[in-house]
Amino acid sequence: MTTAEDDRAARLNWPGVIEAYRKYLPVPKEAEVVTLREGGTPLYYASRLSKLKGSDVFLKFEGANPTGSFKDRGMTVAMTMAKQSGAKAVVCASTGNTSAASAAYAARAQLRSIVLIPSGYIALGKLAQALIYGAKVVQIKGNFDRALEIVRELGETGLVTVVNSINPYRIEGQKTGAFEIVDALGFAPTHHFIPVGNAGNISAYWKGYNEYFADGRCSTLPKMMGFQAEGAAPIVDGKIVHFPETVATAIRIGNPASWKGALLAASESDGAIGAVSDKEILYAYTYLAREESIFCEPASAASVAGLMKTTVPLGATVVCVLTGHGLKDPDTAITQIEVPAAVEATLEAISKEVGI
Ligand code: AN7
Repeated sequence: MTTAEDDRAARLNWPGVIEAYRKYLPVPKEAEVVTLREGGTPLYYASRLSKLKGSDVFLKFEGANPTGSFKDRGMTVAMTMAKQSGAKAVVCASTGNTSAASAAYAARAQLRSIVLIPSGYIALGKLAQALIYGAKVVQIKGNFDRALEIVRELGETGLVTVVNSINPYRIEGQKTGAFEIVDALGFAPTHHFIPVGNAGNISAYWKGYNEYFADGRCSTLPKMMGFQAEGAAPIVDGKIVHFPETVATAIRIGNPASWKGALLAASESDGAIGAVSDKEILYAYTYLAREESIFCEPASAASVAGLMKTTVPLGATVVCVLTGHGLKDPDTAITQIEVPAAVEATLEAISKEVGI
């Protein structure tokens, strides 16, 4: 995409990230692309947040992907390569979104998908997705970190292909988020805020920005600002968290696979990895819905919660990635706000209830 006309054509008929960014991806020409036309997600200007921070704040809404999270970007590449290599089955450990994406893309590729999830700690929408797309869902009596250990062992048997972000093709796909941001702004932001769980995505974005920089597509690089949940902040604490806890179940991870990648992104970019409390996450979560009309899931709001407590220079250009859709986790939404009791079905009762 080099001209405005090409950009327009791409927007009108977005082909998915492999076709859009083929030049930057290790997908062979002859490979049959497994895609649900992921990516091409909106970058919203957040007017109220911008005013609050005295800078230009943009929100990259990854909830607009086909399965409702950023995982689709990585899964299209991982599944295309798995299919290409003749794999028959894929496996992942997941706090929910990876399982939904794996199940959907495996269905498209007609591969068997096996997902290991921590019993009782996965948002309802994600469980529904994994089930309905036809994955073999195994709820384990253990957390995500344990599930990933087992998945690594399953991968070593050579019988299944691991589609967690330890699969480098996942990172390749996810770096396209950075490309889209630069394409939309025409330059790189000064600050990039992002939630951190297993730390694949922050590593992927940093890779993406660097590749665009090397290719002359942008002349600066952003500071990478990653945020973990306080009760699941191993990178901030500098040690494995054996019993991670947070309302943001997507990032309830105590031993991130891409720990080093996250540290590298933060240090090379002169950024930081910080922590936000559940209270701060939920404040940002509700704020985003009410002030910016974006319903994201709690883990996603960690990026904005991080921005809210960080001083950025006046005039900065800030991008916060909102990694997943709010409908993934309806339970958290309705526990935040008191669900109203039923009233009599009369004009009088309803007028009284709404105060008009
Ligand atoms: C909404 O689905 O780890 O730091 O198994 O679902 O790249 O792990 C999800 C992670 C942020 C953190 N926001 O990204 C999984 C899983 C949402 C997420 C993250 C996740 P990484």
